[in-house]
Amino acid sequence: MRNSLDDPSFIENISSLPNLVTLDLRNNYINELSSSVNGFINLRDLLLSSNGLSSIPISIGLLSSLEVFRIADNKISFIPAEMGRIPGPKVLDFSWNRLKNIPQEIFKAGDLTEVDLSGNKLASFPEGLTTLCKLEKLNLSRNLLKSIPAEIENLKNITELNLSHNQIAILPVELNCLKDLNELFLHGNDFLGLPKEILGSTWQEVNEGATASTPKDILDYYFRLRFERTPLNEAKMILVGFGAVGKTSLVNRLIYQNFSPRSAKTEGIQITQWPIALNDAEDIKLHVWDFGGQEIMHSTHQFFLTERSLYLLVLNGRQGHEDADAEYWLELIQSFGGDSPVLVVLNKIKEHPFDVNRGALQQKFPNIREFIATDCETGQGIDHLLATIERKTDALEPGLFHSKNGLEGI
Ligand SMILES: Nc1nc2c(ncn2[C@@H]2O[C@H](COP(=O)(O)OP(=O)(O)OP(=O)(O)O)[C@@H](O)[C@H]2O)c(=O)[nH]1
Ligand SMILES: [Mg+2]
Repeated sequence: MRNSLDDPSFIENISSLPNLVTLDLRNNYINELSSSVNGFINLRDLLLSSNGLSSIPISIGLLSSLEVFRIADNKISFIPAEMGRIPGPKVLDFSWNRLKNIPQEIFKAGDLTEVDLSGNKLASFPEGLTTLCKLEKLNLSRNLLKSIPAEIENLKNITELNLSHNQIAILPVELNCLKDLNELFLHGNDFLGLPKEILGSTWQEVNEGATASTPKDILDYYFRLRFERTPLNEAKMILVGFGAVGKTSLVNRLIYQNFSPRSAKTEGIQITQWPIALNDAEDIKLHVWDFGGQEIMHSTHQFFLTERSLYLLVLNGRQGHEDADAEYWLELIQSFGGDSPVLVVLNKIKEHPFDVNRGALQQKFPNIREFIATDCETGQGIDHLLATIERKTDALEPGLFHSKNGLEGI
């Protein structure tokens, strides 16, 4: 409810209350803040949102105990650099004002955990923000940002990042380094080309109880799009199969020549770059996509099963279910992966020897190039698998590369 306080001398009248800890003047008609505000030396929370303020007095820098400062929904177009003198602010909320830039001095205090600059006119990412290593929540939505600096990786503690409704055209790979990030909002940045299904619930919906998309899913999808537009000497290999069949163990065996008897289950998607040196052609970089078996059953992940990729379908012995398992995955690959080549890997062959009906599967799914029995523990079949992957890549396997100077399809 809006009150009707509009008298600037009000502050002067109460500034004889030096022990005041919280001053809540939200929802009034105050359009000027008296410089006597510095009288509140013990003030921790200063809440001025939804008034008619167009400036902040310099004396605010003398509020040495201030931790929470909210001045959302006013007419502020300038923040005095003197605010940087406040030693330990934790929350700064300047949302819904008229700011075009922010003095970097105000980010000097390293204790900030929450900064809200949404709904302003910022055309570039505020300098100094990326030094805030304790920051947990950052809202920059509804500004005019075009890019995000690589230094965003310094925000090691960030859990919530709202960049919705800007004009961001490119994202830095360093976003992948923000391991604590739970919520990432990128809606309304049309140049990024991210579909609604991937972006998931909006910030508002999440604040009303909806579940947010996992940032890793959003970023994996975005970087996949970027890779798809990229070089000719790069290709993608995708491992699919149920949980615990040994997908991650195969990646570790193939790329790092090691095996762990207790490999942890994969959460989401793990992407590894695998440079392969080939004899007859230029070196190839394989982007290896290893899915958590549980996750890929999840429909949004099926977007990641792209065409023009080499598929490794990994199976293990499941007492008579092997053919049905193979068909389940081959059908999924067929519907998302088009005519991409498939290698069927029969893993853990030493522990649980098994086979599938190779002839029938091959007839039904002509994209199967080979069946290879492997064991990551003993190393059985690994050299054969490696040689086959290299051969398929080297031979410019039809459908694997985007276009190789017209050689595609040889
Ligand atoms: N004996 C033996 N154990 C294996 C082999 N491959 C994997 N394992 C073991 O099986 C377990 C599961 O292996 P992972 O490689 O994590 O399986 P995954 O398919 O990546 O599983 P998700 O990530 O959950 O989908 C681990 O304990 C591995 O050590 C194998 O060829 N032989
Ligand atoms: Mg795994």
